[in-house]
Amino acid sequence: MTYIQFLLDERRREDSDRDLLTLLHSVATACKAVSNSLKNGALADVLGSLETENIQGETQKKLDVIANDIFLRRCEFSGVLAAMVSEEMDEIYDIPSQFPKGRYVLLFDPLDGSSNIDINVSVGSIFSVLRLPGIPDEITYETVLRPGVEQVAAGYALYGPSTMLVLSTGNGVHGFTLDGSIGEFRLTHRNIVMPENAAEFAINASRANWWEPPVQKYVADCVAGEHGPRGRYFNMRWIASMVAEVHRILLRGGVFLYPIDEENCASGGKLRLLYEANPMAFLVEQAGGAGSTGRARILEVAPVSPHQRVPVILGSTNEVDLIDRLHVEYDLRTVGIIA
Ligand code: AFP
Repeated sequence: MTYIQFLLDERRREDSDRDLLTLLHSVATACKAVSNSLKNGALADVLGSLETENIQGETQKKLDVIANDIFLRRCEFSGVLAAMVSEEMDEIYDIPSQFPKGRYVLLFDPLDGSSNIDINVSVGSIFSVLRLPGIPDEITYETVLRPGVEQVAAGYALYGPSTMLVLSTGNGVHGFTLDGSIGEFRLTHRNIVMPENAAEFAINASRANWWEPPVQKYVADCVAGEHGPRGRYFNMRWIASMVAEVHRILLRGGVFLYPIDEENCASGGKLRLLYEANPMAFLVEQAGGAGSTGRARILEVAPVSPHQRVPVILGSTNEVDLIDRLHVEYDLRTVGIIA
């Protein structure tokens, strides 16, 4: 079954909105175009950095800018969008006046993990979709600053050995693999359900000295293995590409952490709420897992700015619950409520 057949089938069964289908088709077309740009690597002279920085103060890669343009051009004329928000653009993108407008908002990171591009390691695109009550006359921050529970769809494309699109419209998580021979995504992973327990964790361990005590304890207990409090062995992985990391935990369980720490606490964490944490938490919850900041459910965080950062803990429910409990205990101890 191709991606478009799957969407049409879902629409018939769920009686869902035709505009959403149009948007999800445009997003898939953008992902195919990004995949194509990545394919030839150094041969196409698309690797390396530009002189520019994005709003986060990160140096932009050539492909960050190319992927951003692809998403804008493929989606702006769909006729179903009110606005777009991208990691690579300071401000909200208003749909140009020559195109019809709709009531959807697309929020995306066009190329996540882009520091991996020059070394030919997997990268991805992440997207989140909001549905507004109607077509707004004016787009303000309030229009797009909606909590993750209001997402109507979310997904990512993973540009790895094969290109995959993983999508949820709130009815489970489904994975599609790009079939190069017909230029179409085909359904290969119907209804992905992640295991409740995990034997793998993913965290940038070079930041260990900055972690809060609950994260230090969680990792120390995992590393202690059979003779530690967990009584079993844990494996560790870190690709530094969130899409690849989340894809792994969706398929075989595990937990991914980018927590708040002493070094990043002034900015609220590392990963962005609207177009990284929210869509990934939506997918992970749809697959039976959990998404937390350590102190709150990610999907319930009320956003205050488009590029807001947030601590991220995603994965198998039993591991995320344990990490949450460690945070609660630590906070209660800090204020003297428990010893
Ligand atoms: P880039 O897009 O700048 O490479 O950042 C990738 C990312 O946002 C996420 O995909 C990784 O999980 C995380 O940052 C890696 O962060 P570290 O470089 O601190 O390991």
